[in-house]
Amino acid sequence: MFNLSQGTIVAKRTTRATGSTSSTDIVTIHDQQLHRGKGGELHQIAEDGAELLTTSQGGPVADDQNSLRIGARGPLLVDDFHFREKIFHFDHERIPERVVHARGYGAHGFFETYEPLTEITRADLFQRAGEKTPVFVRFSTVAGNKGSADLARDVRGFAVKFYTQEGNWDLVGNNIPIFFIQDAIKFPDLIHAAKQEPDRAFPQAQTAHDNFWDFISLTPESMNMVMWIMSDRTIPRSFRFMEGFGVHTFRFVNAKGASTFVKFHWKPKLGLQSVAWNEAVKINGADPDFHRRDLWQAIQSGNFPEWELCVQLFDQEFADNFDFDVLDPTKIIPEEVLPVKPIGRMVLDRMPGNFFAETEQVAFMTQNVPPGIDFSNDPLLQGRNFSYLDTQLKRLGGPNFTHLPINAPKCPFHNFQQDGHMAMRNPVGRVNYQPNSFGEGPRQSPSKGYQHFAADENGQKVRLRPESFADHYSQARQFFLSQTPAEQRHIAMALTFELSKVETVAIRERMISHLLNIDETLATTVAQKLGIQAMPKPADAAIPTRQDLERSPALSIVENGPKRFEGRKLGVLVTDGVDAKLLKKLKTTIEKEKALLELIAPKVGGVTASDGSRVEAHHMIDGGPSVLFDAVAVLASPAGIEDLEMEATARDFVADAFQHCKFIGYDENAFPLLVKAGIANDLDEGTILLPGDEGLAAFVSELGKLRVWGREPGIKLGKASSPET
Ligand code: HDE
Repeated sequence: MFNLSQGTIVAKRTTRATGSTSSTDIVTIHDQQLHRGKGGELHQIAEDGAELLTTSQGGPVADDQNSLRIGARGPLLVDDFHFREKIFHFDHERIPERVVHARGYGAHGFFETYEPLTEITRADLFQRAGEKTPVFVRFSTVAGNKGSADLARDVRGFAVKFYTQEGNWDLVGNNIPIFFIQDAIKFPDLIHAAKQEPDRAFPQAQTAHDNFWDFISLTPESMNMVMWIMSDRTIPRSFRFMEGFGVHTFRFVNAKGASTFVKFHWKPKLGLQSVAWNEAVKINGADPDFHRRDLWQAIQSGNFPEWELCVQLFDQEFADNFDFDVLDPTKIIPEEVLPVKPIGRMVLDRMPGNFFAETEQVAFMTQNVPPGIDFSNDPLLQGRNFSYLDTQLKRLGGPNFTHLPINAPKCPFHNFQQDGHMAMRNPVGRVNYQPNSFGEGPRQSPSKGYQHFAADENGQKVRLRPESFADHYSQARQFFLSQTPAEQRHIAMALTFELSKVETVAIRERMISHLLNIDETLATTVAQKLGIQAMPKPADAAIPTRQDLERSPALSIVENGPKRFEGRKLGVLVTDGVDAKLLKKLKTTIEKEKALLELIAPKVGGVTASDGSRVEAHHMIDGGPSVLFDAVAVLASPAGIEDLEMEATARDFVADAFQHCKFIGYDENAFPLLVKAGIANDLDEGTILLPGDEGLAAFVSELGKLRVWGREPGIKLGKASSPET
């Protein structure tokens, strides 16, 4: 018979092997020796000096490998409280995922105020230059479930919790400055239509299906948002290279009670960048956690991402004279019309110690505003102010979710709220009400407390949409015309792709009829690519599309790129015998740009360079496709390249990089791989021969342009240039 007790002891030693304890970690409390862990927490001590495993009740555990049973092969026993507790807890590990924005990733950091804004807001965090306020940020996609891939075409959530000295301020925004709908009552319909269809439960994390486009094509107010979501904004290269927006018009309120309207913008220090759609699809396969890994790697390596918080400030007179209603969340105020003013910067410098405790349990609520920040009457914002509290009760299971450290304010706070599920803080003493004559407990303060802006409101109780919200096409057209030709092409390609997945022809045609009100060339391009036989009539428009709105270059990603390679990644495919000097020089030059260089080799163990030195690789070729990098290089020896030519993944490495309009550096030995990849006849300003100081310098300085979009019109996926030529 198998010796159970021996098996148990061996397993115990193995699992505890890493828990070695030095005598300095031992403290004695009440005659009991305890071990102090890394975080300062105390543990009981096992025989071998390691931390002792206990139940959640603190009871020491003798055997964590075998459940309690009668005889060696007999039934298990209900007496086994350790087993029951362990499985019970495991069974309850999940909380409901967010209905929207389920997939997300968070980080800690700080916000630093540039100059006091005392004149326009009494918000405490904006009173002193250089003041640092701790923040927690959660980025997310909207439609996909928790386990969906990062590069889904989707709006990104950009939610920031500021732990201010006068309570938490949650700026729960997106990476797009407008929204699909004008009234919160349509939100459940929009989300039902966007998420997987209810009978088949697919497609997941995609809007490319009938239900979504059916709803959208029946909702003209979404047309401006359609332009944004079909643009490359919805396939960002990294959270670090995205803008963020508060979307709604808010109010700043100063100490005298005067209000200024404000729109919030986050601008990434490293500039904007997105990927190509074909690339996004492949990234999802190669690394579904691409955005998570990017943020994790950047912060862990000390390259802290940074954004500036900017504001557009305006008064009632501006609002009355502006082309559109400032309460309509489907409209922007172009930066060229009302400039954005930087008021501070946010730096993310620490990843959570535990994903669940912080990123999963963080509860953002639009109604969390400190004194000095107030709401406008944007009907979407007002609806959100109801929704977010409600949702936290469901997700976190009770009213005490503010007791969780990630949600608790970092300033002192006191009230008489008590009891309920999982109450960790109850008022102490006799008095738990107000007013009381015992002189105990916290009191309200009219001068220090939150004063709502005393807006004049009157009117009939009605259900309606204001006339001033009725222009659905003019800003959609303005957005489209503000894009560079490459970006306009991407919008047309995205619309074609999405609508090609829609089975119902009438829905496709309905969308074309809306596009006709936005831009005729766009509409006809998409219609032709879809093979629509007869062009439909333009959709009935409540207000005809304005032709006079100026282009807004601030809306283009390409025009707001970084112009430098900082924070980006070069992937270098190498073989045995790679020119050691060239590789070293390339690495030094890239690192000078504050960018990363990663090596891809036939084996992850690495290669032996020309000088006999061993160079470790970050990826083997199958695991390091070029879609994971912003630019690539191929450095090889004549013998090494022969092997690579035979590798489909190596050929894809080069062909994909070319197709995705990336810069490709190569040395002469690598040329045969370019031939095999079918790009040798199409070399252009983005394919650069490296050796020689000039080649290397030219390559690295070109990298700041990020992509050679001019190459794109010549690329027809599937076009083969003869490998032999
Ligand atoms: Fe949200 N939204 N939302 N939303 N939203 C949620 O709250 C809701 C809207 C946004 O990282 C939920 O805690 C309604 C606009 C972000 O935890 C829920 C309406 C914008 C996040 C909810 C909107 C957002 C959420 C789901 C229509 C951009 C993720 C889980 C009126 C300005 C926050 C949760 C995080 C999350 C409701 C529209 C941004 C259900 C009713 C517009 C970034 O309460």
